[in-house]
Amino acid sequence: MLLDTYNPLVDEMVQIMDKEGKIVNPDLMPDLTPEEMLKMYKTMRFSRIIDEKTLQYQRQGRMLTYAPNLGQEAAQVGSAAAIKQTDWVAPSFRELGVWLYKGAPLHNIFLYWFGNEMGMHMPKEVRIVPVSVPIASQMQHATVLAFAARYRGLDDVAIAYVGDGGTSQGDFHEALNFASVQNTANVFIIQNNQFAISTRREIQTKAKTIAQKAIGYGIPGILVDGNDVFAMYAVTKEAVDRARRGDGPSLIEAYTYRMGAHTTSDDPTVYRKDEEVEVWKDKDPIDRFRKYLISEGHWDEDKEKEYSDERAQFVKETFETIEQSGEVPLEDIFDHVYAKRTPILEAQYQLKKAFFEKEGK
Ligand SMILES: Cc1ncc(C[n+]2csc(CCOP(=O)(O)OP(=O)(O)O)c2C)c(N)n1
Repeated sequence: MLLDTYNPLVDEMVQIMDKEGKIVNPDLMPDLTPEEMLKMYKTMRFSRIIDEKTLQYQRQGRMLTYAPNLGQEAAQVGSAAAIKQTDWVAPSFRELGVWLYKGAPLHNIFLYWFGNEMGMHMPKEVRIVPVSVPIASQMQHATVLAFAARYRGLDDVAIAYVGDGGTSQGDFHEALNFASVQNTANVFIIQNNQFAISTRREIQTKAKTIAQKAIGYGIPGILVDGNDVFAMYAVTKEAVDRARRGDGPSLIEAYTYRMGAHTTSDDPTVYRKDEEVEVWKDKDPIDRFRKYLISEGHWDEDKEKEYSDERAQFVKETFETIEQSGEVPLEDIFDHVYAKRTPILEAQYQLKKAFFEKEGK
């Protein structure tokens, strides 16, 4: 088994499909049906369409702050596809592909980004706990979910997602230590997208990789090409199966890149060069998966266009329904921050109110 033998100090990053969509490590290729692969691909594509359209809406002044996922679709969907529907997920705020794959309605997702917390009240079968904004705090939630499942005699696994920046938080250490000594059924997925806002991964830690931090906790740690959907699926599946068997937690570092801004409030051109982004565009996780599917005869350009058009229309309709419904009263965005609005919040509220009144909303 890969996780039991992998040595994060010396072994290379796990990759199954290269950037041209070629299978370079057939021994590790997961046994997926064309239908399963297409569901994964379509979810990744859908995620990208949501990101692209939402960024436009935000720039048109029709949306609040939004955190795009561009480039991280394989890390999200590849891992989510390996998780059982009954398993628990404790996400960070940048897990669109996971939400979509596990069946979170787009309506809920938009509602949340519109500022209505009710969006995080997922349908019962979607076992994703609400976004926890304090970075890495969700790691603790995942350990306790796994601990509770065992206490109740269930074999559910709890998966926590966190960014590379989140690994510098105390919560990261506490969660890994707790999971390790309690042998809980956890999988910790680090989406190393190279940045915590403008802070590069190299300044977060002197460790060569985040995967090797697992050694200190006495659990398996593995570095995976996060832009390779098959590698993410294969490794996550093994980690989830292992946890379910009672063999304890593991840490997966998904090596990827945030091609967009941190959020719509960020301007990445201030701290990185376009040439760097170009290098990663060439490793785009969706392009490489599409090349593979086309070469295997499971997909083609006509299907791509038909699917993309249909999904773009669905995104537009879902967005406009919320926008026009008044489901998100302006007060909702301001009322649950302080018991009484601070002067700055009050000023922001009045500004936005005047804007909406002018727009007739
Ligand atoms: C405890 C805490 N400190 C600071 C912040 C502000 N903050 C929001 S996102 C972020 C960076 C997170 O970086 P990373 O964990 O790498 O995830 P990414 O945004 O790259 O997905 C910070 C510092 C916060 N939400 N919580």
